[in-house]
Amino acid sequence: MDRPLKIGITCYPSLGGSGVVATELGKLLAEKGHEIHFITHSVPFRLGKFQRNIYYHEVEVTDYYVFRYPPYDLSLASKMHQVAQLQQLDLLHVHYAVPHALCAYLAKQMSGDRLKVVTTLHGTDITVLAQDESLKDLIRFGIQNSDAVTAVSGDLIRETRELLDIARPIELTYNFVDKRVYYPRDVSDMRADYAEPGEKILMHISNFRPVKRACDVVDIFARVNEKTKAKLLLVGEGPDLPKIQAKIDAMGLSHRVCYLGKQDDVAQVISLADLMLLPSEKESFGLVALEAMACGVPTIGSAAGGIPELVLNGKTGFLSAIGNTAEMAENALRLLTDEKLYAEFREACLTRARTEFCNDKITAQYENIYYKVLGIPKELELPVCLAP
Ligand code: GMT
Repeated sequence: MDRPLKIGITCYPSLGGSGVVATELGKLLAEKGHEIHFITHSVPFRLGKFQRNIYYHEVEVTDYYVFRYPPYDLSLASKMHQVAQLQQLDLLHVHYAVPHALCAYLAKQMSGDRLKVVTTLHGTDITVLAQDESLKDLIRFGIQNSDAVTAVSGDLIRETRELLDIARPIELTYNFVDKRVYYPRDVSDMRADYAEPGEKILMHISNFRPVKRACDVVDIFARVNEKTKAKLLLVGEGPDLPKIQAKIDAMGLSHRVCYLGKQDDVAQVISLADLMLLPSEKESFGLVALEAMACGVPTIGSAAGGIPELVLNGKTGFLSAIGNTAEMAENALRLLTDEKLYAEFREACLTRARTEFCNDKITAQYENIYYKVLGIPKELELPVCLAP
């Protein structure tokens, strides 16, 4: 390895795929010998057990009585600066543009130009927040003033350019899963707790915000269940969940649905499923579809945003127009009732996850970006991930 780096990582630590990806990346970089400093408002929820080379710095927000709104952004910028000085950080890698790219810019101004800033765009920081006129210029400024910018799909790069009229390079770095964690687990002893023999299990995992279209999940499930007995496992929590529960009750489907709430060992939970449902309105990547793919579970979903870059329609899942729940249910039934086709999809899922989205490949891509912004010339060879 070239010189080990000292990297500050900031993300939203308590929810969402961007926090998961940032935390997993930090853990993998630490394993490779880099020194990782998480600078976040609470311990990232996937950080797990104590690990060499990982440090955590809590952002404490000053809540003085004159402040109507405690200034999280300023506390974060100040903490970034302090950690950068004290630990002699080489760079800050911030996940999610708002406000993290701006805070990092401020910290860089305070610390000196030596400190580099890498910003990773994850989706709604652009597709939702950059549409807000009160934030648009600020987001553009944060992106323009980062030393490197990455985005999790080609579609997100396109949308960033369109919405913000930005021409600067944005590097495509797909999300990834750690192949040592995401693989088909043997859950045969648990399956009976959720489904009768012969019943299929459909699963949806999300933060149940309107953008996930969880109502469509229920529609798809109801149509599938009319033709073949099935169970629906809902994982996660969020604002739309009460509405979804009411809909499920009204349709007389409560006995077929299990609410698992927030779960940590996602690979274990996903391994219970026959299909993952992801009918989102917007999805710049769709990390849960990758997690499912790595566990050999095909996705039925919408062709929104970056999902088609991940889920190959007709090979590792089926994608339909947003809201076309009839077609999604038909596709689900096609897979659930044809064992040979299902086995082909499952194999294709495992191969694609391990070759295209494996942790070694994407981590090396990030390292290359770090060395480039720091002017350390050597390019790391990108590992070729092996098919199973
Ligand atoms: O969905 C969000 O608003 C949160 C955000 C997050 O922090 O997880 O999700 C985005 O980032 C994920 C990780 O890169 C992507 O897998 C999601 O597709 C993306 N969400 C949307 O684009 C809606």
